[in-house]
Amino acid sequence: MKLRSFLKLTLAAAAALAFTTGATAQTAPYKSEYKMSLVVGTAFPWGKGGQIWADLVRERTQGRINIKLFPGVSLIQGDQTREFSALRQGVIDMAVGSTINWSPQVKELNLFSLPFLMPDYAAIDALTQGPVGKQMFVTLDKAGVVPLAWGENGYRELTNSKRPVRTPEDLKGLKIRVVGSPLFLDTFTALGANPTQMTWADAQPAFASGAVDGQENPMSIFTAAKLHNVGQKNVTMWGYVADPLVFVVNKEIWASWTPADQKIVREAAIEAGKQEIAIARKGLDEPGQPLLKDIAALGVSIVQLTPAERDAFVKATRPVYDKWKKTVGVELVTQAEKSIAARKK
Ligand code: X2X
Repeated sequence: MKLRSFLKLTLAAAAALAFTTGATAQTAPYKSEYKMSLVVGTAFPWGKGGQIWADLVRERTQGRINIKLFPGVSLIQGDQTREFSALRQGVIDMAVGSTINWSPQVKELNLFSLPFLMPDYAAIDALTQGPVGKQMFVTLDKAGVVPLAWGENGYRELTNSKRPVRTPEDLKGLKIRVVGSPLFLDTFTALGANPTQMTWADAQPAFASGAVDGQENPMSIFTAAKLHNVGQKNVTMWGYVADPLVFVVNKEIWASWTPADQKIVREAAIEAGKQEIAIARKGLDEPGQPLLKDIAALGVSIVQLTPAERDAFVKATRPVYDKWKKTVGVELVTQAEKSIAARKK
C-alpha cells in the first residue's frame, strides 16, 4: 500500500472510531430485520424462491440474519421498475428481482428480452451459467448491488381475451399490457399490437374490466394469478423471451455482515435459486408439458405454433432485435449468441 493511501485509511479509521462508541469502526451493527422485495408472493415459484432463501439464511445464521418478505414490491408502492434504484439507495435491503424490472437502470439486462434470442431452457442456462452470466454480475456490481445467484420467472407466453393468436396479423389492434423496458413497446408495436405499459398491480384489474385485452407472462404466473378468471382464455405458446431472476443484496448491508455470514447468504441464494428454477419449470420442461393440460382443463385454448408460424413472429420482430442489440451492447449480445449456439441440448 502506498504511504499516502495508508495515511488516508488510518485517518479515516481514527475519525470513524472517534464517532463510534463501542461498535467496531468497519462493521455496522446487524439490523433486527432485513427487507426482501419481490413482485409476487409465495403462491408463485418466484415468491417460493425468496422464502427458501430467507429460511436457509435464518436457520444457518441462527437468526442473526432475519429476513422478511415484501411481495407486491410494497416497499416502493408497487412501482416495480423503481426496485433497482430503491435497492441501490437502501430503501430495500435485498431482493429477488426480474431482469425486466431492472432493465431501465441496467441496459444490459435487456439482453434477456431480445425477442426470440433463447429458443429453449438450455439456452437460458447457457447464458446465466456461462460467460454472459459472469459479465452480467460484474455489470450489476458496478451498477451498485451485490449479485449472488440466478433464478427464473420463465418463458413469457402471450395471452388475450379476444381470439386465438397464430400469426402477427391476429395480434393487430389488440391492447397488450407490457411492463418495464421500452423494448417491449417496440416488440409489440412491430407486431401490430397496441402495447400499454403498466405495473403488475394495475394490470390485473385492467384485465378484469377489459381495459386491456392481453398480456405476456410465464404460465406459472398465469395459473397462480388465475388469469383465466379475468378473461385471459387464449394462450399462444411462443416462448419469445424469458426473464431470469437475480438474488441480490444492497452493498452497505452486505458490507455490514461478517465474511462467514456473507458466505452463508451467498450459498443459500445459490441453493434457493436452483430450487426455484426447478419449481418454475415444473410441468413445462418435461414431455407432454402437463401444466398445459391443467390450464386447458380450465377452459383455456392453447395455441402451439408450428415452426413456420413461429418464424413469422421472429421475422416481424427482427428489426427490434437488431436495434436493441446496439443498446444492450453488440459484444455482449454476440457472446450470448455464441453461447447459445454452443449449448448442450
Ligand atoms: O409484471 C410482470 O409481468 C412480472 C410479474 O412478470 C414481472 O415483474 C416482470
